Amino acid sequence: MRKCFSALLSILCIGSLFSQEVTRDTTFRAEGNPVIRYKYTADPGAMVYKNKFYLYTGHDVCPKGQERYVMNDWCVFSSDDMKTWTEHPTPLRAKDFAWAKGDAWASQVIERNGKFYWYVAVEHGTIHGKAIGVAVSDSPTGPFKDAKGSAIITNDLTTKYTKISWDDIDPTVFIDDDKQAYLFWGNTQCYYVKLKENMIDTIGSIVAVPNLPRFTEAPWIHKNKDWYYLSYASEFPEKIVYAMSRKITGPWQYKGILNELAGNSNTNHQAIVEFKGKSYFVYHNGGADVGGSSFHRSVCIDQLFYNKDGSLKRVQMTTEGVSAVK
Ligand code: FUB
Repeated sequence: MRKCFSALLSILCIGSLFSQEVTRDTTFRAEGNPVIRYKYTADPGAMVYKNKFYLYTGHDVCPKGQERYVMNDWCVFSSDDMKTWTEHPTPLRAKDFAWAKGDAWASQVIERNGKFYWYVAVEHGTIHGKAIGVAVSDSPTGPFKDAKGSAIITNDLTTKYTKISWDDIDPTVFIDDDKQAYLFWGNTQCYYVKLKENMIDTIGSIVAVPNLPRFTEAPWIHKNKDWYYLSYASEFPEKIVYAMSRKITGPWQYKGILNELAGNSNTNHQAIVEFKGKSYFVYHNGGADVGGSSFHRSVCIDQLFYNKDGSLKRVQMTTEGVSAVK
């Protein structure tokens, strides 16, 4: 009976409900992992602002029976306690970038001077390959609009490093203590470039980051005490590994596996943030009860712990998820 119901739900959801845009705030309580169970969410980016946790995700809407990324828009969720979440109206779509032709892939939002910048990967409309764009809003929940009117990074800027057309994806932005912002991204090769204070123009040349063994994609930069951490997806199917450095520009020292293969999804894309005194590892897997797969992914959250020497303890993926914080 339960199986019949799941199958029916799967057909209904994958075809319709799961792919709809959200038009009003919807509040729900997380019952562990996956956090969001009424739609497929992927490629999490996380931000903490004014004591609230903001979760930004992609949205898998691949038709049932197909195996490819079908992603048209992004989603935003917020929580005060990691248990009660609100999904806000659809804040951004690939079509909001007039120069892009689709593919709302991985992204990250960061605040600067009271504005919120959303860095995204999309397929460029006229320059072959993936590209990175940025949208801006006065609110962490949007609505966001294209901040530049063109891509920040296009595939033709990086063909000297790799000939593939999908290496310019998975942006992550970090503002260092001296206020210099850095955009990191990549697939097969990890890159960074400095950003101007306006957060939409680059400064200087693109740097190809050396010594990140078996780099696949999904770089994420965070800092804890005096250490910088560059975590990334490695090999395929992916596990998440990490490197540490005393400077954001490296040299990076490879430290090994942070999160093991999920097993039910080829990708695992992570974000790492601190919220109310705890560190969180936000990622996706294909573990949804109904129809979960590499192309129907779901965001999960578990705790992240540090060793005394600053290295990271391997993440324990759980179905229970994280407990409520005050
Ligand atoms: O969601 C599309 C792609 O899959 C992302 O850009 C990668 O990080 C992987 O999760």
